[in-house]
Amino acid sequence: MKLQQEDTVSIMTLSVLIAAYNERETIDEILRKVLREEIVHQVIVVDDGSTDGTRERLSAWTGMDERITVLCHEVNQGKGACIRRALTHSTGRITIIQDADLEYSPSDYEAVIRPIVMGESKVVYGSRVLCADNEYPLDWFRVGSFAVTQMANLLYGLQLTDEPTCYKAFDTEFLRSLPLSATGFELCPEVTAWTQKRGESIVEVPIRYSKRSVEEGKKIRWQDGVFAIWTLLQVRFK
Ligand SMILES: Nc1nc2c(ncn2[C@@H]2O[C@H](COP(=O)(O)OP(=O)(O)OP(=O)(O)O)[C@@H](O)[C@H]2O)c(=O)[nH]1
Ligand SMILES: [Mg+2]
Repeated sequence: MKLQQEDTVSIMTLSVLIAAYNERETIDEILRKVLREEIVHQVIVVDDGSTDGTRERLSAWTGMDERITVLCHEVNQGKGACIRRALTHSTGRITIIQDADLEYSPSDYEAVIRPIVMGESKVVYGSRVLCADNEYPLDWFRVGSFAVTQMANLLYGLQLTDEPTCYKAFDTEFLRSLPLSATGFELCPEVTAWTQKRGESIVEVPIRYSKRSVEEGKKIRWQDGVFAIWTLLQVRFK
């Protein structure tokens, strides 16, 4: 659904945060797709000490579009460290997290941020499960995501269908107010946990998804699922 005219002032300020680690094959295309979205006001990409040429590709983007900021970690630190660093540069009223691969569709941004623009919530998650047409096979990645989602629901009284989704959008000031410290993939559950501790609801909307394989560069591992659950437990009993 297209946003109405009266919404356009607030959506002018959408910042997109991208962590990129060895994503040479997809970084250019995902940036093109993100920048094609008119509602995107700022893109902050953090190269996480890539060794495959991603960093060189990113430097070619500097100056190509005034909306892009490229930051570099000399040493690999993890997705959470990248997103937290990017967040300190975010000037948008709304901030969304984007991976440097092609699993998610930036053309879903409007739908994802709509509940924030409309004042319904400060936090929105795009759910891969709620969209029946998705290429979302029932493999170990999906089972792991399901387990993490159920644990989040159990510990925090939620009814989420897809907690580990990459597409998480926030009122930027709200996200900044959370005491985040995660450096890796456990940033996602840490954000979910603190959102609940602050009493803020999470709205879900359906999004498209096309999974990539490990051969195509998917890097998350079963250990990250265990760490996610551990993070949910830690914050719950803090
Ligand atoms: N594995 C890994 N990814 C990193 C790191 N730093 C940044 N990233 C980026 O984090 C993003 C997520 O990695 P993916 O392998 O796509 O993982 P995923 O299964 O999609 O996981 P989610 O981020 O939870 O959706 C990608 O854009 C990576 O390039 C790092 O140190 N390790
Ligand atoms: Mg991904």
